[in-house]
Amino acid sequence: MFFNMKLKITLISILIITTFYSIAQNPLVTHMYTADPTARVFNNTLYVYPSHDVEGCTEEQGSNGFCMPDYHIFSTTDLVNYKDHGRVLDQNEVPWGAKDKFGMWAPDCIENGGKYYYYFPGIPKDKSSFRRIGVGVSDSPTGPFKWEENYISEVHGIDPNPFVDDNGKVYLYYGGGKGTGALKVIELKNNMIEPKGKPKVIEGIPEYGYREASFMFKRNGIYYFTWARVNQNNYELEYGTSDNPLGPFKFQGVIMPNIGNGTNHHSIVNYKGKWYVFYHYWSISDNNRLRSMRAEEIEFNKDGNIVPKEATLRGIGMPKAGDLIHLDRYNNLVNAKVGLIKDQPVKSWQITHVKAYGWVQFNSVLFEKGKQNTFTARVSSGTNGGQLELHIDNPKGPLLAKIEVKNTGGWDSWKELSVPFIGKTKGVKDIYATFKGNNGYLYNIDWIKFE
Ligand code: FUB
Repeated sequence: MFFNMKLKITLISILIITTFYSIAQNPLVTHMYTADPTARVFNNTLYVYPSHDVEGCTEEQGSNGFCMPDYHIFSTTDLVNYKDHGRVLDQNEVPWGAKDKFGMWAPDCIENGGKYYYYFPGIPKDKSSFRRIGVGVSDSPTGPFKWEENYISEVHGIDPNPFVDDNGKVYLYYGGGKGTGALKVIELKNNMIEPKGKPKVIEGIPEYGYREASFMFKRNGIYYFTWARVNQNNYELEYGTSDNPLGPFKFQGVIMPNIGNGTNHHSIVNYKGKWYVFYHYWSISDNNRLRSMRAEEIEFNKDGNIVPKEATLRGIGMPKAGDLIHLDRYNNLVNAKVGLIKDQPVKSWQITHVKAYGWVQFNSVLFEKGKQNTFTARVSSGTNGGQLELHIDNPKGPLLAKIEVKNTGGWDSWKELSVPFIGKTKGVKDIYATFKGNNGYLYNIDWIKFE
């Protein structure tokens, strides 16, 4: 059993170290499980600091059913293509950590004075707590980090979230638990490591349910303290606001409604003028202990309140020339279904059971003048096929291209078919792939692209 687990983790690691994946929609990456994503912007690049779920822990390893050995860092400049920078910390490299415990829960990273500080929870070998919080320092957002020999004193808890205020004061939010006292904040010295005083319980937020995943951000002078709450298997993201980073906070409501019986854990970031919530869900695995990071754009009302946002498949980012568009991460789908593609090294989905008069809507594709004049689709068909038409703005909008799909030799036999554009378009467009043909199932679609 232990050997199997080690083998599985090693195989996953080899895959991770040797691959770079470009996945445009939700989830953001599919070559490994990623949870608890903290998104940060440094030097015009968006970095994501998630935790890492794996399979195979024994009963003595992991906690609460999670099996989490290490951390990876990801970056993107277009919110479509995510680069895996590889493993930044393994559980057995934590100087103060107990070995092989698989308890590396939600991390975070922040910049101060040109240095990058990576915070993570770990199980201490001195057994002083369920979790302590460690720190590493680096000159780069992707490390390597120099790990502190000991954990931060005074702090017992999970989900560290550092925050540097405009006046230079540094706070660490953290917590996890039920009722009063679940979520806390402590001021840190400017060295970002030593506490200045004692922890303070966050006040003013409803005490019901289990709460975790503290995340603080500031917008227009208002401090937004946000968290995840589980109540009778309902997990939702909530927030409160204050004019003081230490609170008390006025409860303002929901950021993302219940996603189901499993955790949610988020961060909120402004990138190139738009606001995004990064969070996780378990759509690849169907196992709420094997999660995958996702993101949605969010908006604020005029009064500064967050407009609640449901989790979607489409997610964020604007595919451009050459990017693979996975139509199974749609905005709307009519007369078709979504299924997993068989025998893939990395799990991915396809549009299946495609019938005539159906269509799939996918919003926000960037058409740049002179850069795209070919439409390519990866398709399969075990019947006589049909026509795959590409329309702009609505299912009956201007026709951009049309592919004639014939029998490809079976539903698992994939072909890339390309045709030149017969119409013209430019700018950011919502596209509609419409399905034409006779009775029965026409074809399956893996992805499309424009070049
Ligand atoms: O990923 C392990 C734990 O589950 C995190 O620390 C919590 O916030 C929850 O997402």
